[in-house]
Amino acid sequence: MWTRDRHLLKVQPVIDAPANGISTCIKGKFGWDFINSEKRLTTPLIRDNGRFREASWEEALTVVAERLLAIKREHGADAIGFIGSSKASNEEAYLTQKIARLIIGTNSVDNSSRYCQNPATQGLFRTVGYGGDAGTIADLEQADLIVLVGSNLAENHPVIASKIKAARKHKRQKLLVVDPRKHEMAERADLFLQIKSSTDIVWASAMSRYLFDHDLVDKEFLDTRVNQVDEYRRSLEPFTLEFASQITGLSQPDLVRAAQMIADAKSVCLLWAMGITQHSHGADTSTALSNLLLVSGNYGRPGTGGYPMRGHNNVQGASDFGCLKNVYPGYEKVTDEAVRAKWAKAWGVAPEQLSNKVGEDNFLMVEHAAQRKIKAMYIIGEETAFSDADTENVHEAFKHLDFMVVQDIFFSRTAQFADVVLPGCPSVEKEGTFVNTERRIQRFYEVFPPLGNSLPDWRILTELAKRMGHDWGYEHPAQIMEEVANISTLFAGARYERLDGWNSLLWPVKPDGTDTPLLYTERFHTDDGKAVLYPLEWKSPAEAPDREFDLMLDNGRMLEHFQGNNQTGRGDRIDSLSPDWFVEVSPELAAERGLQEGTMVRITSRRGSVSAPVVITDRVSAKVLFMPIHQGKPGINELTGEHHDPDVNTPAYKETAVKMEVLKAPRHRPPLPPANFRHGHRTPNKGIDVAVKWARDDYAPIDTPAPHPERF
Ligand SMILES: Nc1nc2c(c(=O)[nH]1)N[C@H]1C(S)=C(S)[C@@H](COP(=O)(O)OP(=O)(O)OC[C@H]3O[C@@H](n4cnc5c(=O)[nH]c(N)nc54)[C@H](O)[C@@H]3O)O[C@H]1N2
Ligand SMILES: Nc1nc2c(c(=O)[nH]1)N[C@H]1C(S)=C(S)[C@@H](COP(=O)(O)OP(=O)(O)OC[C@H]3O[C@@H](n4cnc5c(=O)[nH]c(N)nc54)[C@H](O)[C@@H]3O)O[C@H]1N2
Ligand SMILES: [Mo]
Repeated sequence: MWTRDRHLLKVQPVIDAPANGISTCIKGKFGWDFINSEKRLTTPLIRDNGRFREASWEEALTVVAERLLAIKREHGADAIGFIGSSKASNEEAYLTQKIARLIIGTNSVDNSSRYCQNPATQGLFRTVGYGGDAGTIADLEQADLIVLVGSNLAENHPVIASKIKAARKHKRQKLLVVDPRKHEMAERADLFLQIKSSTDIVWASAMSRYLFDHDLVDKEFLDTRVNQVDEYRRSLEPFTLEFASQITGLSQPDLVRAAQMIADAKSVCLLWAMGITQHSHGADTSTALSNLLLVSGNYGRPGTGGYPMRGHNNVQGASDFGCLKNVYPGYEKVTDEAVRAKWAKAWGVAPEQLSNKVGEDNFLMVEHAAQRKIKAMYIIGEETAFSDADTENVHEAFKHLDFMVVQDIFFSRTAQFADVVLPGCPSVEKEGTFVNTERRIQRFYEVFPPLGNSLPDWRILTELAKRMGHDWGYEHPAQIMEEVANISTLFAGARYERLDGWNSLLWPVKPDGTDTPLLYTERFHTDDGKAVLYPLEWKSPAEAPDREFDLMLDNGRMLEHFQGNNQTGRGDRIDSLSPDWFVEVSPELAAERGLQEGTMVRITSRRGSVSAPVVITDRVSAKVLFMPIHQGKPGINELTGEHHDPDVNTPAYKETAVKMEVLKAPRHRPPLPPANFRHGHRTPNKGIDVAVKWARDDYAPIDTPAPHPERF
């Protein structure tokens, strides 16, 4: 990053960068206007008689420490829940769970992976053992075939997508895409299966069955490296091609072509994301995908394996470093007495002081806040009030809390519910490490000093712990990493000296610093080193269309925006490329309902309504709509429901049945399609003023106005 004073002059990609090389995402290159935004939080805020006032760090931290300890005394440790940030560093995630576990005594600590990654991780735990990508981006480039399932890669992981595009061009790599929406990678695919949503478990299992039935499985691999083969094969009985075709809406010849592509490929990498996980059976479907890789012998060799595409910059690290309800850093179980004894010893307390009860996740914390069982929440760098499903329910729950702390870099929608707001600072104003989607731990360095009185999250947490009687004395994140490395086996050799400059380490890291780019080359991460084929059955989705709610609402991301837009929504450089919200409608449906480009429609689910103009496109088909998740006030989660995956409590965001009503005829200029769909013509999407432009600068406070509406 080239800088002058507080100005970021340019971001220069470097060929030696181990993950990105010369590629950066548009947001990595141009999305930094938020750093100097005058809306940044620069001082702690305390709610006093319903209004926020500025406070000193001393006062704010003392209030937080005293209130949390008082609530613990009165209602017990499990009345307090923590959400760690997937934006913050590994060291900050570690301190978040250390405060929860050691000082408060609860395992109720979670992170945004609850909304996205947990089902995938569960599928990997069940079959191969580690909750991370099997290999690296280099493996993706080497693979003979890429299978891309429920992942809009070109928009959401554009750097990886560009490497796959290059591999297709230069190495004739094949691409199979399975998605209800014809996104850019689907357009580029050798075979695109436009599937009926929520039915992936059926095609994946049918393909496994087809491979068995036609002697196309990797027999030697199954014989030597996999358990439960016969039991699994028996469970495939119902998954015939006829059944699969009937449930998924795909033709039998297409299913056979796809299975044959997998059988013919020398090496297969299977990538999946929210199109699989954000459903009521996402963990099962993730398991089915991993099963398919095992059946075809696609683990443990270069260019093979399962790759859940991760979300936030550090959602992998937030989980790896212990912001999960059931594990200490490095996935060490809280219910395992030996593990508990080890952590207690390292932290200098008696084992009984650490809870051996699995804690609550984001989903349960909100539910139990509504029931007044959870009395306090501490939310770091997460827009829970916008991102969690069923917005109204979440807002109601927050209003029931006795005490709520939000630590963010902006006065977020979630902060509006807080009693104390603490100003953290973003990655460019601190030091630390992140783990990317490949399990690669990389350092980041301070570029600017913290803005105003904001502080790095690790400093805030260290100062808070001190006021709760635990003086840890960390002066630099390197000390925190050293502490984790000394305790957790997974990170044993992870030291800052080994992470300097372009050096990076892919976990597991042995004490001597040897890391692991490719997992499972000799053994799987299970007791006997063998993988497990995990039998499954087809369960229909929790929410389906009916006569009234007759359409399915697919929803997801756009290249230019990030989640709740707190960062990407500041400054025009990126935002102006696609400023508007919209609903994609198929040409068939538009004709049937008499819609034109720009017609304003109201989309109503069984929970709520939002409005936006129509974009008519064959990216969606028949009765499927698509809306981006970034815009709107209220946002998309007015529509989504509390139905979730019972195995992991991930909301089924992508199982939302809706109806569509026409509000008014098109405006003079219809919305342009998102910039990235105008291939080769990256002209800015110059302004149509649609009715639903998110007034992102005037967050309406929930109870009473904030004291400085002009700033917050
Ligand atoms: N530009 C940008 N990049 C991001 C983010 C961002 O906000 N902006 N967010 C980051 C985060 S937190 C995450 S978790 C990742 C998410 O990355 P993705 O998972 O790629 O995110 P989505 O945009 O939700 O895309 C989900 C895809 O699944 C498809 N889908 C929906 N239902 C089904 C189904 O039943 N079956 C199948 N096979 N497909 C289905 C959708 O049509 C869509 O193509 O992106 C990360 N990257
Ligand atoms: N309908 C629907 N809803 C969805 C999804 C979907 O596909 N459909 N996807 C879900 C997914 S996968 C996810 S991950 C969630 C989004 O997950 P969220 O975590 O809610 O995403 P953001 O809106 O980016 O919120 C991150 C917050 O962190 C703050 N921040 C940034 N850097 C720092 C830092 O260094 N320190 C601190 N303290 N704060 C920082 C930002 O200002 C912002 O307020 O949304 C979920 N919601
Ligand atoms: Mo995510």
